[in-house]
Amino acid sequence: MFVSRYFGGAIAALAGLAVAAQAETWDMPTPYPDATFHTVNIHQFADEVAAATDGALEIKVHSAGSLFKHPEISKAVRSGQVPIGEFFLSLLANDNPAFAADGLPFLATSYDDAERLWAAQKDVIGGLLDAQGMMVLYAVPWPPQGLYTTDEVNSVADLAGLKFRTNNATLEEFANLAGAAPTQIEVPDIPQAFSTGRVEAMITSPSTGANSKAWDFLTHYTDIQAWIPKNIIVVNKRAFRRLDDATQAAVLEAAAAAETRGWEMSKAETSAKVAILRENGITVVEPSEELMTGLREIGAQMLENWKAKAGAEGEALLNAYQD
Ligand code: PCA
Repeated sequence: MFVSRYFGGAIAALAGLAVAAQAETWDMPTPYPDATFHTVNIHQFADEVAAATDGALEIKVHSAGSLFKHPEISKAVRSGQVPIGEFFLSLLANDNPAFAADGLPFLATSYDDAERLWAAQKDVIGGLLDAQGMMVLYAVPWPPQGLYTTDEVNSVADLAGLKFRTNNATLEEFANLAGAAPTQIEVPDIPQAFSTGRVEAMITSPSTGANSKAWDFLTHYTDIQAWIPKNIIVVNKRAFRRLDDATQAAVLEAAAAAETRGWEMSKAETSAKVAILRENGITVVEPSEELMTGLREIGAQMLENWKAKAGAEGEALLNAYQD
């Protein structure tokens, strides 16, 4: 009696320990605020992983650059400081021009184009990240990028001299070619940067415009649909390998579902957020021919510059995209 009670207790205690030792929490830094559809999607991904693994893997989302600042997130995953993270794919353009392809104006402007571009980029980018100790889980696009200003813009000349908010080196190049003055500002800092006069124009999605309450500091949205950039979610390979097979499978399955869901969310965002801009008093304008011609010229120039940097690998990527 005594013996069996003793062993029963010990076994129960050991079982408890085994569960405690197995359960793991992954901190996940992300750059954008909680209301952003990308972040909403990531929370659902985390919930699905927790459900599929019976809580053995909990992913704790740290949004809006609260754990690592946006430019640090890829490095934090690379070094293993965190096992998983999200960032704006084209931020890695300095590592390789392939990362910047989805930030090139007018290369891919519809969701179908964006899907083909991602298919063409995927292997190159997967290989580059693999060499840095990371593995791609999934990527989701932002809605097509439009122009926010405090005045009507009828030509590229109207952008000259404007203090222009940018989010990567490619957009900085665009601003310079347009004769504007670029300043890099992260999304959570947009309202303050405009209200304090550091910037006075930007190109971003209807999502980021509406979530930043663009109507508090801007008046016009010109629907130029210039490119469809993506966020990417990556894991540290060593951290991933430490998971048992069933948990790895659960992560990959939830990631595939998040990618499909994210693309649908992005498409739905486009009209929903343009409507919100309108409801709040932003004048939504179709771009003039003159403006589009000027912007396309800048895009063509940027594509040439990109090709010169991207070499044979870039050419292969473009060929795969244009096939
Ligand atoms: N929002 C993010 C990335 C692209 C977008 O639509 C930003 O403005 O930085």
